[in-house]
Amino acid sequence: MNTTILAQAANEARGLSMDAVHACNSGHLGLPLGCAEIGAVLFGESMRYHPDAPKWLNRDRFVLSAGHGSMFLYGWLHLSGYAVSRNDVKHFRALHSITPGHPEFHETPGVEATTGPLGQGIGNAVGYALSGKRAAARFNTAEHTIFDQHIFCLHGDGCLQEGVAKEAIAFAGHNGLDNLIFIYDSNDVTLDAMAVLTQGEDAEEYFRSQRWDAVTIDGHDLDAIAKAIEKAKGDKNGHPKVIIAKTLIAKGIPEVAGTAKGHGEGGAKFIDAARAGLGLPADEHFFVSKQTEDFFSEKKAASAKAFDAWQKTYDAWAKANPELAAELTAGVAHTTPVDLSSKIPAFASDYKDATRSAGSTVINAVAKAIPQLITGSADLFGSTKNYIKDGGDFSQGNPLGRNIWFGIREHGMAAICNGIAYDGLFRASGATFLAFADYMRGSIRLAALSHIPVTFIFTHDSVGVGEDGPTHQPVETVSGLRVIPNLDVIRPGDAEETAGAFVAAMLRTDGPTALILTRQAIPLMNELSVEERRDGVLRGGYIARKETGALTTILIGTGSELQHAMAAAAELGDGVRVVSLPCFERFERQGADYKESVLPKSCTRRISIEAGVTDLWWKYVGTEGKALGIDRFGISAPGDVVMKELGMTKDHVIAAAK
Ligand SMILES: Cc1ncc(C[n+]2csc(CCOP(=O)(O)OP(=O)(O)O)c2C)c(N)n1
Repeated sequence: MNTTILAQAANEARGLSMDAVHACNSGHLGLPLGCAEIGAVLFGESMRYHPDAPKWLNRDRFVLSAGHGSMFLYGWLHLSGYAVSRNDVKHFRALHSITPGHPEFHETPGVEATTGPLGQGIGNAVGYALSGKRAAARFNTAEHTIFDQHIFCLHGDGCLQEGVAKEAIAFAGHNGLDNLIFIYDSNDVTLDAMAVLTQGEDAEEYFRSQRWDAVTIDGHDLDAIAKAIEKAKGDKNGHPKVIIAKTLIAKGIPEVAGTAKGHGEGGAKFIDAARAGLGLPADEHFFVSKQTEDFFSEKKAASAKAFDAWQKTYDAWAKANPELAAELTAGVAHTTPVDLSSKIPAFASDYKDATRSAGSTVINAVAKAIPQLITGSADLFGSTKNYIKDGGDFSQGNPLGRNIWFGIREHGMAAICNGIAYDGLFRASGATFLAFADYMRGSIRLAALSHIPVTFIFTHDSVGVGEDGPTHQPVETVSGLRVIPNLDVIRPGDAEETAGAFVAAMLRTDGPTALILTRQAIPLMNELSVEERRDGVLRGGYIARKETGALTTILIGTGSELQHAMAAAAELGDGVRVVSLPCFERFERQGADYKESVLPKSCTRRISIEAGVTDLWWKYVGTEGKALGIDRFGISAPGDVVMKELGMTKDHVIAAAK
């Protein structure tokens, strides 16, 4: 290892961060400066990557969980030759730049996850590691190794203080994800203050108690960093690894280094002296020396060779294993069988069960058609019913298992699913009760922001849960999810709509879907054909019962309340139409003509019914309409009793119409 040039590159990376933060007068200097030697070793020595093939299947993945230190990542991506130019670095945090304030997936080559909300990247890295283990088990053969990558995650004290990180770390240790290497930027500083004010645990002891290997090193010692990483990569001992790197935050700006003032942009005003202290030229900002450039272009040439060698192995493997290769290609491309719906058998016309039970039938049919589908539950498989029969359980001994036992770790589950989805080889889904969706919200929001196709399965979707009472009876949660941009929320009204909902989730490649399923039995709405109902879900909304005379009234329902709208319409007579609206977001994406054909503007007598808060419904019922819902918390009693008490019956719809 050429420590002279790596030390020089580290200081130039410091200079890039100082100049970028100074130019936009915002951003974080502490981590990019404190972790410069770590960056030099990762990008200059230890990680396998090829800047011209940022999606190389066998690259080492790098997740910057401490996303506030984004200039660390942009600086090293630039130096190592990714398509992140000097100009991009100069436009750090500027409008439409590829160097946004915090790393965003899809925006910048080499950025593996959207990070910034602390702790999330740790969960994502665990998801990547799970995906890597599964990919190796599924695709490697005795003759060919396609996958043997490591997952690196750089995080600080902040990530480690978050609950989501603790959940994911426990999961990784328990499942023996020894392809995972954390580098803990342990600088004893957070944002407000020295970390001693808020934390006192022994990090090594903590990680070891979670079945991780832990070592503490000087985070500025290039040799020590490289040695620790080499050892971590070599130890295939069933333990994830953490390298606790003791660093000096904002190293290079003596006025703020080692203190909370070094965390943000506060040090930027001292950069002239700091740059001189690091040996950077006073008259050239965003300086990169010829030696550093040469070093990384040589490294890039070596990476290209390694990539070509892997490509040859891949080609030979694909030739020898065409079926596996087709499966992998379909996974990477998120290809879904076009006739997926036809692979889900129709339910018998007298089927009457909970949509979670219908979901069980459906997910098993989908799992047969889509081998990439994996699913998990936060200790509620028995209730959420999304278990893939014959799929096996994921574990250290069985990385091929398609069912993931997340334990009671909802937030961790969602962040890990996001990591699997970022990797993009498998289709991730995870389940719990809808009332606990808020525990996962931070990750759901990031899935939506990052345009990754995770399926979140939520059962026990309303006061219909019954006796467990208001703690377990969501009323505000469906609407709370609907307001997250780019999240499709589907609340199917019968078993066939449930089939349509799963198809919709699988067809979606540019964002997550939340499936909202009942605990209690509901009947099939047999007035339309199976195809019409499934297709209706793909459109988000459709006419579930057409008026027989001149249209006077539109009843709109979702989920378990659709049946009440249908029954009310049958009694109310000729001019009444029922619209099933299981997914607002999909409906909004339809053309104006289709929307008008379902909800004609001329008909202002509209009533909606949904067992949840009413606020979002006014855009569909209008000021002359009525929104029947539940604008309060629920009650502990049998589900049908609670529904009746809170106005969710056919009779309430009829009364409202009259
Ligand atoms: C969930 C979340 N809460 C709060 C913040 C705001 N924030 C950004 S960095 C930071 C301190 C992080 O401390 P540490 O991880 O030690 O980073 P360092 O100060 O060493 O850069 C905080 C509170 C955030 N980004 N995400």
